[in-house]
Amino acid sequence: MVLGSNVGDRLSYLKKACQCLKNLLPLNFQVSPVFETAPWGVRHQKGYYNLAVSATTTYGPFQLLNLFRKLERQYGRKTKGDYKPRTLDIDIILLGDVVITSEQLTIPHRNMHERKFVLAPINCISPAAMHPIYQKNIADLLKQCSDNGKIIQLNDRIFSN
Ligand code: PH2
Ligand code: MG
Ligand code: MG
Repeated sequence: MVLGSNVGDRLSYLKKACQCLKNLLPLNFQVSPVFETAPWGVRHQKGYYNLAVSATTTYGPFQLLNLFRKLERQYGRKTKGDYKPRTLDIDIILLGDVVITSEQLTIPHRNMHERKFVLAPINCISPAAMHPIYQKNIADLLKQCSDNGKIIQLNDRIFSN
C-alpha cells in the first residue's frame, strides 16, 4: 500500500495509520521512510507526505479496500474524490499476482508506474516486487519512470518496524 496525507498534521496521520495497519496486518509488516512529495496531477494543493507499507495477508482485495476505507474515515477523511485534499489516503498498489479491473478497485494501481511518489517509497522496502502485467519489478519501473515531480526522502523514520 501507499499512504498519503496533505491536510492537517500529516505525519501524525501517517503514524497513527501505520500503527492501525500493523494491528490489522501483523505478518511481515514493513514501513518505508517518509517522502515529502509535490502534489501529482493536481494544482494549488499543499504538498504530500507519502510512505509505503507492505505485509503478508490472507484478506482478499475487497476486504482490504473496506478495511482501508474505514481507517480513512476514522482519521477524519471527509472528501471522496480521488484528487481532493485528504487527511489520509490508503491505496492498494500491488497484491501479489492479483489483477483486478473494476469500477471500485483496480490492482495493480492504474498509474503506479508513472508516479515517483508511489515507486520511490515501495522501492525502499520491496524493490523486487513484480508488476504482474508489465512483468517488471519496482526498481526497474522506478528507473524508467519519467515523473519529475519533486520528492525528498526524510531522514527520520516515523515508524520502526
Ligand atoms: N495522491 C493523489 C493525487 N496526487 N500527489 C502526491 N504527491 N501524493 C499523493 O498521495 C497523491 C498525489 C490521489 O490519491
Ligand atoms: Mg491516492
Ligand atoms: Mg485512494
